[in-house]
Amino acid sequence: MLTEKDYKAIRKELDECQRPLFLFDDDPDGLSSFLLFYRYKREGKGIIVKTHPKLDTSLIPKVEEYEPDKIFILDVPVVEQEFIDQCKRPVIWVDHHTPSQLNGVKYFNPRVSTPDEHEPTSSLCYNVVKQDLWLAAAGTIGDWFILPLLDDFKKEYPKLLPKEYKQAPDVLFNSKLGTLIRIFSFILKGTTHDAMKYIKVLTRVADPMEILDQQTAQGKFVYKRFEKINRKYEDLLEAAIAQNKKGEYLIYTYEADKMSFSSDLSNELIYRYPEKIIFVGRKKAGFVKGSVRSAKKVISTVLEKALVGIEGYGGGHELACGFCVNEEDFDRFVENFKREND
Ligand SMILES: [Mn+2]
Repeated sequence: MLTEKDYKAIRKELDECQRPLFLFDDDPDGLSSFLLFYRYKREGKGIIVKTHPKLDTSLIPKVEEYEPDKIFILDVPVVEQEFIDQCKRPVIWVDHHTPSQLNGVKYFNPRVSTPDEHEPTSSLCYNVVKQDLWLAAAGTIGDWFILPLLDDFKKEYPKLLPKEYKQAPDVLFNSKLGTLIRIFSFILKGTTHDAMKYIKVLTRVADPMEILDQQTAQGKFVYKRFEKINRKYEDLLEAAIAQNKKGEYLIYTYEADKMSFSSDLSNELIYRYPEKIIFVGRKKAGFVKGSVRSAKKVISTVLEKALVGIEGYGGGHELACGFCVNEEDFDRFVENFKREND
């Protein structure tokens, strides 16, 4: 875990800079982490790291262009040593993924001292700045964690949570906080340029109701963008649900040139159909890239075996994996999976 001393040290780093650059992961936890720090500091610039999961030297030109006096890396799982070396500025990295050991970076990760603790980055950032609890609530549930801070959030915004909830999906798919998280997830889609336009406006939002009830011009602007992307999502979800037949599997592929919805779709489908194994794949440039989900059966080892003899790769967690296979191999890949799973 991180200690009060760690939080103070990070706050001091924030206080003692004029032109910080924040590089953050492109999911609701990463976005919330950035918003928490930026709204505290009221200075600097944010950049989404779209090269998930790795931050490499391809972002160096953007660093040079902005000329920051300090760099904060938030919620990015992997950073190349080469990137740190070429930054030539103090780098502070706050994260909760598998710990790394790099030179020349001030590293704050609760798993270094407590390997089983995965407290999301937005919760760590909230402990540093102690303001905008709603952003920490969005970021942590967005990473599928229910933390005690949610009880405080509930006192402040009782209407944004379901009456009862046991697990993160109960909040994600059945509450206004869940909608807010989806808004965060969807405005990150598309080009970095587009996403940053909406994120800039988000930094001026002080209360979630501004967005959810479209109470201010800023909130309305963000919500309109969400609605536009959400229409595409709802169409795909409906088409995926139409594929639901008897049997253990729900398999859905779609074509979309600019935005991927595979992980959003597979998460919602496994919540709706917990007895199934879900395959969602997006066809693009001769490949099918997508997600596999299961609520009970371990699929990571099955996936590994199913990829033998297939052009492609895949992997992930026990119940949630990603894959990318040649489009011609997709059917055979699914058949392999079914065979290995029997
Ligand atoms: Mn995270």
